[in-house]
Amino acid sequence: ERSTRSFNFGAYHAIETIYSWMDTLVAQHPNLVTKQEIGRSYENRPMYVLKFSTGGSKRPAVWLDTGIHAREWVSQATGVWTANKIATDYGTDTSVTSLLDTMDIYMLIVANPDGYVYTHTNDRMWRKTRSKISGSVCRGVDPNRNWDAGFGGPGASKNPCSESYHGPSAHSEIEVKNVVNLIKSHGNFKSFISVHAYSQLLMYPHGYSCSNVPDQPELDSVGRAAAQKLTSLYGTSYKVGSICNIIYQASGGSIDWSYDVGIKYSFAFELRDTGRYGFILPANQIIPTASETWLALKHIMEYIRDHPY
Ligand code: PAY
Ligand code: ZN
Repeated sequence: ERSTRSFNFGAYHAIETIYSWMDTLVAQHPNLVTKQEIGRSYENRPMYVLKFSTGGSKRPAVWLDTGIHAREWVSQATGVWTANKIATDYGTDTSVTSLLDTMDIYMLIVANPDGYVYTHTNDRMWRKTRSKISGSVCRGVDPNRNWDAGFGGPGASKNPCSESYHGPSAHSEIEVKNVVNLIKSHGNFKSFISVHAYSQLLMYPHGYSCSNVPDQPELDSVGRAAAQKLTSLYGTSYKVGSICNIIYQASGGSIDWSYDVGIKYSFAFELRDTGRYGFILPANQIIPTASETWLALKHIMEYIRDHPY
């Protein structure tokens, strides 16, 4: 697929197709989009971040990652659609244009490249990374239990064969470490949004504890307004709340880490559906899912633009 005009946003794609589409997007929007390798995966695949910026240096920034769990394919597919949407709306849509006049957006579309490849080649239901664990026959760490936030606490497993294995130590997974390094060295992220599937939820911290975070009232109201926008398109219903309160207690999660390092507007989405198809969401739901999600994302970003801190 060389041209983004002929790229099928309504299909699931192999990593090579997504990576070559990124080059096309950059080529078509050279003054807005750049591609940056933030490091390599365990199996030495490049990890690419798309940066949307109209200038300045280290402007307040929004982080958006998709596909940290390999099998949640609508997440990566939504990332691709969203990146294209941002690039094509800039300069025509007043909201996206004004956002990018003051803020940068960073998107990591394939956050777990080794796992994503493995879901194509071996096991469609693979969730974790593919790292080797010394002393175990099982491979892979849950990259959403590996962050330095309540690491190893309730809602994570110490068993390397578990789907929610937290790993030998916080940030043991190079895929996690690469993101941590970028966020820390940049130093001006105001929002961190991680996109999963499925369950139709919009969540904020914490996962490791069910106590309210200090910003709970604000995060809850922003989340509710964002979910309302999402629902307005096709009526898809969403629940809003903290991870611990609306799904389950889970420690070592990415948005708990981002919140605890000071990135106030930390959110996690669980996209469609509520379990009928689950991870195997039919491809004809990709564009509707991405389109409705975009309304929520845009609301969050507009709110951040209007509430600097
Ligand atoms: O998104 O951080 C979050 C909440 C916790 C998720 C997790 O890491 O366990 C929730 C699950 C996920 O998206 O990974 C939900 C899905 C349906 C699952 O695998 O159970
Ligand atoms: Zn997930």
